Amino acid sequence: MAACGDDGPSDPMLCLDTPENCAGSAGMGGGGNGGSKAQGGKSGGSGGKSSAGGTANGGDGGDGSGGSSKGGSSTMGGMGGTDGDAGEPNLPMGGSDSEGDGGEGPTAGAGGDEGDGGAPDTDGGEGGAPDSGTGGTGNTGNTGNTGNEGGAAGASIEPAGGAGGDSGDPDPDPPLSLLGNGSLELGTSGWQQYGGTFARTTEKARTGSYAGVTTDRDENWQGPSFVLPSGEGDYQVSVYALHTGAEDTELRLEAKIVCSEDDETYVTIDTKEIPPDEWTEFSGTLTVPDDCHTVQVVVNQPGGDDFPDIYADDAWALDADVENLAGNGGAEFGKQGWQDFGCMMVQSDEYAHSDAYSMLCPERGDAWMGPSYLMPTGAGKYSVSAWVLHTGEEDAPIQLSAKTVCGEGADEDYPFITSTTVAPETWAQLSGTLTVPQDCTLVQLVVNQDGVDEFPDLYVDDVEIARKP
Ligand SMILES: [Ca+2]
Ligand SMILES: [Ca+2]
Repeated sequence: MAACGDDGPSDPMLCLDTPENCAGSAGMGGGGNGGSKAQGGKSGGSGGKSSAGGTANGGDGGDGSGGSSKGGSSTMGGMGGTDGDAGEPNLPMGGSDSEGDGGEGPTAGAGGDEGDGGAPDTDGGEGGAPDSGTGGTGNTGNTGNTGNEGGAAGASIEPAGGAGGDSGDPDPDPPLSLLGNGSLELGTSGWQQYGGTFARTTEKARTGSYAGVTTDRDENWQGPSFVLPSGEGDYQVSVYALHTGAEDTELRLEAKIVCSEDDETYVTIDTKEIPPDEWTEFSGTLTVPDDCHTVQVVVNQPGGDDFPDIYADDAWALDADVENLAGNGGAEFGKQGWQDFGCMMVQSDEYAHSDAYSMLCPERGDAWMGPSYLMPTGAGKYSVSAWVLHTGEEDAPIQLSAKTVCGEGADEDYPFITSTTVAPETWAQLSGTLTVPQDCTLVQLVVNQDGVDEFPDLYVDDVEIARKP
């Protein structure tokens, strides 16, 4: 009950996991009334509130429909119906009310006999009838968000009743950005110079302590820039920018996309004329075609004669319908997107799982060395897979793993993902899930080995990386 009860908005998932904790319970109360009939509010508050006094509140279970089952407050009370049952929270998320009334504790109030529990549907239950009293009707549940407070326990006998609300989830967590260092708090990882001089600075920051700035600009196209994954599909992109010009100046959010054999395309995502020294959001949807391997987003100017310093902070990107974030997972466009990991990788046409090429890691000196592909640094779960072929003489265990660098201490970790035994010169697929924590500046997927004494050449092709819902 503590999880969803008076403690307020604790983890709403606890309520999903244990609905009984969030269910309405009967209040209690002595002979009076007070039960409650809860009704779910919009998104459902529930639970009645039993009122005061010596009278009973029979509790009732509200339903936690919708949002939260909120805490019932049987404020005081006499004793209540004893067995109020708990209503069940229908969808304990979402609502919006900040008060917790309604909800209920998982425990029935003590007190009167026969309180009925609230019904788990949209209406709350009815109050129990206390001994002599009758259960009253409860209040209507509010709509609500987080039910924060559990109701108070019934006062008189056995203060067990009240409580119970739980926190609804006011706003499901916003989707996680693909960019682990969009706010530049962890260095300049993910950002690049794009003309002029780019640096991280504490002079201005929209959030945290840092922003990025491009100074020494002498062309309109120059500005702070960050890198996006290059897989085909739509990306929602957003960044805050500020300029230090003397007058209102038009800034532009632009993408440079490089596809196939280095065909460059420039796409305008957003433009706005903004006053000096004022953080302004630039955002829009960017569509990346197939066969691309480099996508860079920059804040610059569409034209003009004056080129003030441009600051950027809080870059954010989300893939809308991208099946494979690895634009060059097939190794057809050189080493773009790949990153050496203990060996100097080369594009090879000796073996290919798709099309003409794969990526070869030759002359491996140790088990951990292998072909590697850079992943987005944004926190979240990713499904990952790669095809591998080795040229050893015997079956060999090959694994899919990762290297991550996260947090202010830039802590390195090497999570294992999966492994399998692969016959010589035979393509095999390795797939699994990688969970990337918050605040990462480097995440790379690696095909390598562990616990072996022989290190055959490894060829990798068709890397696939996708966000998991
Ligand atoms: Ca920042
Ligand atoms: Ca290929």
